[in-house]
Amino acid sequence: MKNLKLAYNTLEEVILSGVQEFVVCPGARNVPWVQVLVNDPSIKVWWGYEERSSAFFALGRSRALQAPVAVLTTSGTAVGELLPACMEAFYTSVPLVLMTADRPRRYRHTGAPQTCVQPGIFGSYVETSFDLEALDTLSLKNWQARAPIHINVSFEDPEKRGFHTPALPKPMLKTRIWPKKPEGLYSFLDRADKLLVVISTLRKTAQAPVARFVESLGSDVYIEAVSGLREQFSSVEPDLNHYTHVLRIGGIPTHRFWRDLESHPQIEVFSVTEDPFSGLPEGKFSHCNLETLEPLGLPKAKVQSAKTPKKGLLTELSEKIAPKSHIYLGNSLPIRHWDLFATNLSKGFHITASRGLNGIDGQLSTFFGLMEPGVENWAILGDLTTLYDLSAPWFLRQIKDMKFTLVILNNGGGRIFEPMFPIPEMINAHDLSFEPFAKLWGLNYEKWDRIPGSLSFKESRVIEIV
Ligand SMILES: Cc1ncc(C[n+]2csc(CCOP(=O)(O)OP(=O)(O)O)c2C)c(N)n1
Repeated sequence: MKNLKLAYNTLEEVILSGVQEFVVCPGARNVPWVQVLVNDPSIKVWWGYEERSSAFFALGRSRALQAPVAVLTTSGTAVGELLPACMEAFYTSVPLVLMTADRPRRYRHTGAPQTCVQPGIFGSYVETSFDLEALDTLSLKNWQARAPIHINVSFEDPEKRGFHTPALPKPMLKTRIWPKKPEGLYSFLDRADKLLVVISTLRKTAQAPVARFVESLGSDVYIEAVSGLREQFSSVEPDLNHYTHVLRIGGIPTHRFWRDLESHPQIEVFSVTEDPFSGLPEGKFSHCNLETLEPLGLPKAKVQSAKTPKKGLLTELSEKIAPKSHIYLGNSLPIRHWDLFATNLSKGFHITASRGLNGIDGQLSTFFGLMEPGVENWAILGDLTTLYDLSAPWFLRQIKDMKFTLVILNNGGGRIFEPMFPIPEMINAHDLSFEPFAKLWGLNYEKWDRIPGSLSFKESRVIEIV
């Protein structure tokens, strides 16, 4: 019974701290948690078998819900599979709760089966870690739900006999507290002579205040689509030779110029961000709540004129995708190409991406976690990015009433490297087709060599563009 008590108490505490859903990858060691969860059908549980993609799916769910989501594993290598999603969550302030079942402490350092040193395995990528067994209690009172945490629980051998546990508390939405107003911004703007404002990933509720603030500046702006403001501003090409100051708002930009800033030390850069990172060596930033940005009386002159839109494959695709669709951009090239080529028409798209560490892993799983009901969901991914996450569709059978189109831009390898490093081996060139992948998961498949006249669809599908 100690197992069940420990399992119940830890689940109760994470629910009281705001966890809305659980993604469970069963194994013998985490049976006590499974036993408590299946006893209470009011708790939303997703069932997975592959921990790496399950953790990315949980990350997507957490972002969709704007609330903590937990991923639960058994002991051993299953725990290590959570690391990539944990790293991504850390750099994007996503409250992922990693709950790992462990064998009793007395087995540690013995080489006993499925036993490794699990506490501390996520290193500096979690805000706090707990290592519990027997009658230990868990308290998450001080957790602000803006970073991942690790809860490792040692269970004795699970009991197979009948079990009964009381119902768990109802999940409740806990308001996450973001840091306060930006500091240092106004003096930076006072100094800013030739200013470029760069806007990257924004929370939905921060988009309108950021737009009003940027409008009041009137300066040159470079907008990434993930900001959600692409339709509201005309972007300039971020040519660093024109500017003395750069203000970054939101996530770390994808565009190459952000990395090039290091070789322009004369440019003063300041970031206002909800993630506590400057994104540059010794960069200055204010960790703040972007909803508190207010319009200013510090107008700036424009330096360059807005760029004229270029035409590419994504121009036509974006023109034809239904208004209000949710569009997930998977890796650097689709993001960059969307920024360059997507239509400037006002279509009310909701654009998302997962850009904490620019990983090409877990992208499809994150997209499935982020899908929205009542709209068309589109993901645009590279071929290697898709190949990395082939088990992601596991969750589709559990997702009701959501339709998606997965567009795979199959250019036969990692073409993003081609212009920079013309070494054939860099590309991992291949001639694979994604038709068997679609078949494996029972998904409709289409192959396009151009964008067809109409994009309407009834069933979820995989489209390979070659
Ligand atoms: C986990 C991980 N491994 C390696 C990389 C380095 N990387 C960045 S882009 C890329 C190639 C992506 O290829 P693909 O998905 O086919 O897209 P394309 O570049 O052709 O658009 C690689 C390997 C990474 N970002 N993340």
